[in-house]
Amino acid sequence: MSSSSHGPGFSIVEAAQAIRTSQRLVVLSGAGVSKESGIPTFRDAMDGLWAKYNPQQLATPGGFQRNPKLVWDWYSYRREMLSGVQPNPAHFAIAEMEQCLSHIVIITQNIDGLHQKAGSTDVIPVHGDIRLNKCFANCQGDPTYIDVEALTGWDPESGPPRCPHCGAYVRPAVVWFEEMLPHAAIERAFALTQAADVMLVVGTSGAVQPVASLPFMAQAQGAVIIEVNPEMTPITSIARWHLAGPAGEILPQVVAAMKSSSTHEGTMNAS
Ligand code: BJW
Repeated sequence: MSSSSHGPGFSIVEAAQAIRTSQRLVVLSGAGVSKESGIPTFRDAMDGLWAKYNPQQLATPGGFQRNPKLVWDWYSYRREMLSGVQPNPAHFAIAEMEQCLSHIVIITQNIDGLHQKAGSTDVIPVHGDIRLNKCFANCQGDPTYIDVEALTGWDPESGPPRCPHCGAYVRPAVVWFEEMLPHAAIERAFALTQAADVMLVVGTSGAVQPVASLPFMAQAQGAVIIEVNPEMTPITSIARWHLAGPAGEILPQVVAAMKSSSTHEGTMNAS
């Protein structure tokens, strides 16, 4: 059912009720949830990162091997872009859902740490974390994190530093195309998906595997899918509710409806 069948308000109330009465809610988020914090998405035609930059060059292991300095500098630029950025009302609304529900887990493709910053307590960053670095060879096990602040005699202008254990280049601890996702994170994401009764999918184009398959897995085993996205995606076809609009506007309304229905129920029970 799309939000247009009875007007967006009606769908928001229904979706809020489904979330509030869920037993095992999973939130799946993508770049769209951070858009209103000022972080560009990847696939927006106008200002998406992949409209300006070549993912083969900048987000693959081969790209890094061909030109480590170019890739390192691009991530330094993105780290700088993220340094002053704050969570937006969408992140805060998702964090606030924990006040109504004890069982909320967020599987995020985002590497920006904003769900955690907003106060969400159980976040699975399946595409890594841009704030961390690791050895390209993972020489001490996967991942071999490296604290670049602790390295001496390295000039940040000269490209990536070398791993102090093996001498391989240090790289951002994010997941590039053609790379496996962190094993424990994706295994847990699959297990939660198999058990979910409601999946709230926010701000992802559903273009990148294996994460794009999660809503389909959830729906196949009986979960209700709620999608928040101003655009239609491949996930829209399986969504019970597609709440069309920016997450920073829609999700606070969902949380308000969750709270008002629980207050209303409390009043009914008391009388
Ligand atoms: C709003 C909004 C608002 C706007 N409110 N919403 C052929 C060859 C090789 C590989 C493959 C292949 N075919 C398939 C593959 C696998 C590949 C893949 O899926 N490719 C497809 C693109 C075709 N996947 C992988 O390679 C993955 N690994 C893997 O599969 O391992 C097995 C394997 C091994 C060897 C060979 C092949 C397979 C790894 C994927 C890693 C993705 N990495 C990135 C970069 C992370 C680091 C960084 O940031 O630099 O992750 S790519 C980028 O896409 C990033 C994102 O997490 C990911 C998903 O994007 P997301 O979040 O959905 O963003 P957008 O921009 O796409 O969508 C934003 C949405 O928000 C839109 O819908 C808007 O409408 C909406 N929106 N404003 C709410 N205000």
